Amino acid sequence: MNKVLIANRGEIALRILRACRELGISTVAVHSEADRDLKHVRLADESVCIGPAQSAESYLNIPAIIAAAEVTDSVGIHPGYGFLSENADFAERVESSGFVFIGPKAETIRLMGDKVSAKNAMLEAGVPCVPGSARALGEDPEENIKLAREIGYPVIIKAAGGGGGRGMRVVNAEGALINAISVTKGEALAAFNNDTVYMEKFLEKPRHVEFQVLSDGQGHAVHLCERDCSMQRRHQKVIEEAPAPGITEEQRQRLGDRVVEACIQIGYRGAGTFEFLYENGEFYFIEMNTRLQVEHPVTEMITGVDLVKQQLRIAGGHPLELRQAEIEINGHAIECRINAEDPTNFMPSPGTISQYHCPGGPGIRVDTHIYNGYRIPPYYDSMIGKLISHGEDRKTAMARMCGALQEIVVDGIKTNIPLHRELLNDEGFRRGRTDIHYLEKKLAVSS
Ligand code: MV4
Repeated sequence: MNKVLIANRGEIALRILRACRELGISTVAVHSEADRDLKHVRLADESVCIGPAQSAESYLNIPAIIAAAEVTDSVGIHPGYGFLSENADFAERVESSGFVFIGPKAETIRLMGDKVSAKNAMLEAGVPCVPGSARALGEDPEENIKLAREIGYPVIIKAAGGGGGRGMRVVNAEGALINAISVTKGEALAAFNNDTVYMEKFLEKPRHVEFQVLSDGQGHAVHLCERDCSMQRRHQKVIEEAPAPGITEEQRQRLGDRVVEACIQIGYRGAGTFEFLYENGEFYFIEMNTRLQVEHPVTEMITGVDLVKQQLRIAGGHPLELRQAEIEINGHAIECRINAEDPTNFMPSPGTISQYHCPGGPGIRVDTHIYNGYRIPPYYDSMIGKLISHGEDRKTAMARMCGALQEIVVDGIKTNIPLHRELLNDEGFRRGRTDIHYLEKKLAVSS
């Protein structure tokens, strides 16, 4: 693996470039016409323009990306997160064109992309799941009514092709069940071209706790502790932290063993995340993400493991050298996602950065591609960087984050930095263990 094409943009493209550079791997940046001035494009050994600004014609353009890999004689393709990172057809095309997809096998992406097959695989591997139907719902209304009674209301109807908050509907009482199933099926068919739905107990006040894994597909896997990502709005995470407050070492070991076992059982290859809902001391699997995640730095800070370097090594065919016993949790880390958006109404706020001052000091990490004079194009996600703090305990990590949020200056555009300053001083957040509805409730009160 001596040359990697980075099939992404922004901060994650720069993050991947840095890992390649450390390993002595040459880099190829691919970019849209709107992204010629991206920092990683300037730093890459080679760059190729793959199409117009619209993602559909550039970062989602499979033939253009494969062609760029061919003309540059790339060996591997790193998809980052978002875009084509969980597209099984892309992974297949990459491999059939003779390149290495830096991620799991296409069939694993497909297995996890279908939430019903993912859940079945996890039940088989002994991972605890939300009580409910392990299969797709059938056509018989009486059967579905019976199932909902067994589970107990409220229940949630979810699309097999959904995930990340798309295609779900909560049902509070029997009278609404049959209609909810048919409406969810209709929406699922339109959105995912797949009308398969399943039913679960609806958990009312869970936290979102996810386990990071690395697995080499050759029989070795480790977990790298969990993250709490409950601080979210409209399924967009705002703050993440590791470890998850209140999770005991015993709980971590028990569930960690289960997810490691599941990785080995399904022959998982690469970095992955098992998402759980956590309520009343119990974990319930909901989805597996087969990519590197935005919030991976908090895990890196507390474990000292470079997840992107590990991805590159695994993709190069090297067996995992890390052993579970060597992975130690050191302190606590917090990540604030910095978005170019209006902090009051959350509308995107693209434009030119007139002034950027980067925070620093002990335990501060900044993952961003922005610089003075950089113009944020209006075509893509509004996240422009991540501010990460680390300390020997949660209190220290929070104090360092507060300091960094005071130091950082991003002028010329609107950002959500004021929201982060407020959240770091929020009593509920400071206490920890807030659920997935906390932020939306807080924002509803203050508006
Ligand atoms: C749930 C749930 C409650 N009960 N499943 C939303 C995103 C998708 N990954 C699964 N989601 C949920 N599934 C059951 N059985 C509540 C959510 C949910 C949620 C989960 C994680 C993070 C934020 C969320 C916000 C709203 C709902």
